Amino acid sequence: MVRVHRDINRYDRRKNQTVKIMIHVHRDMRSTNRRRGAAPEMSGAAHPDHQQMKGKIIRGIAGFYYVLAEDARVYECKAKGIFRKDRQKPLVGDEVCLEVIDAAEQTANVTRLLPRKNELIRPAVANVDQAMVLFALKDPDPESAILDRFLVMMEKAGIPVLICFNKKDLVDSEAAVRWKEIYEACGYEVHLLSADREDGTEAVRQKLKGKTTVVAGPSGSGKSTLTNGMQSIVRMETGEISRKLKRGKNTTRHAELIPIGTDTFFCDTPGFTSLDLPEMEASELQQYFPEFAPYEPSCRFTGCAHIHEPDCGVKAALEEGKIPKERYDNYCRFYAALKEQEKRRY
Ligand SMILES: Nc1nc2c(ncn2[C@@H]2O[C@H](COP(=O)(O)OP(=O)(O)O)[C@@H](O)[C@H]2O)c(=O)[nH]1
Ligand SMILES: [Mg+2]
Ligand SMILES: [Zn+2]
Repeated sequence: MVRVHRDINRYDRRKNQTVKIMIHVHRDMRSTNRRRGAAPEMSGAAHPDHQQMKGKIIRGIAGFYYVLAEDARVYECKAKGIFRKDRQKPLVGDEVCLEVIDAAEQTANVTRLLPRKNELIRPAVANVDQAMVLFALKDPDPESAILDRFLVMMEKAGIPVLICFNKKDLVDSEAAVRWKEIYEACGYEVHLLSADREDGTEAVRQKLKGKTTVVAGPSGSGKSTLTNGMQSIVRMETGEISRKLKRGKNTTRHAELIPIGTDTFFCDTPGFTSLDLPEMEASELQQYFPEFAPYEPSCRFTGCAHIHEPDCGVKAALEEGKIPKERYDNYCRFYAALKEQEKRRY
């Protein structure tokens, strides 16, 4: 027995009209021995066109939205009227309702945006569960300023971050462990791995399951290698998806979701290394270094910037080795850059 979708008519009292709703029915395998994605065409009774479904926008190009629907197919969609109705522009990552126009052509209209959990500006993507930042331990060497800038961005956006250091086969284990300890001391979860050897990747895979994860990291750090390794396990499930997506070239560097399993998505972050600090007051920055928080109550001055002030709890913790020096130095650097921006503004 297999499960297929089927439309049934039901009277909607609020709308005062008959609407089609979709149900799942179990059918005998012998009558549904074609490809799984074609299920709606086999349900017999209802016409597959005009079918209502839920889905997730995984790509947007030139006014078209590509929606991975609950039947595991990708529909090319226009957003009809929802700009006006909801005053909202659909984003990659949005959960939507869609109405099929042509089942064979896999075209549909997005008819409704479901409420957003959150929304990132760069990359422009909605409903992000977490971020994963991937650095190589060597080739190229990690740059803590770039990593810390990314962490500040994610702290400001309220998105939890998983830190991965790749290519651990290229360095001795002390060097790898040192990076791990620095960021664990700041409260982050850190994984050491070798993506091309699939060493340490299983733990990462478990953390990604069922979530939408923004993936960031400098070029050459191993993002593609890691993504491909994850996808090979689930290629069966996502095979249907690719056909629609191959159409239309993504010339502008828009955000895009890569399905890597059931309800599991990666979002690539283009132009990662050129990310500036997010706009903020210099005084705000300290909130985004979570390792400072326990020591701030010991500062003599409220509003202490932890730089030149006397009797500073954060600087005391730094001297005792409780706050990593690399992090503190980047804090000072970022603080100075933000101050400089403020001066130019006023
Ligand atoms: N030694 C080593 N090389 C790796 C590892 N993972 C990826 N690479 C290599 O690093 C290079 C860059 O990887 P790629 O996945 O293209 O990086 P991306 O630019 O972040 O997508 C490729 O030549 C990979 O084969 C690893 O764990 N160890
Ligand atoms: Mg790549
Ligand atoms: Zn202080």
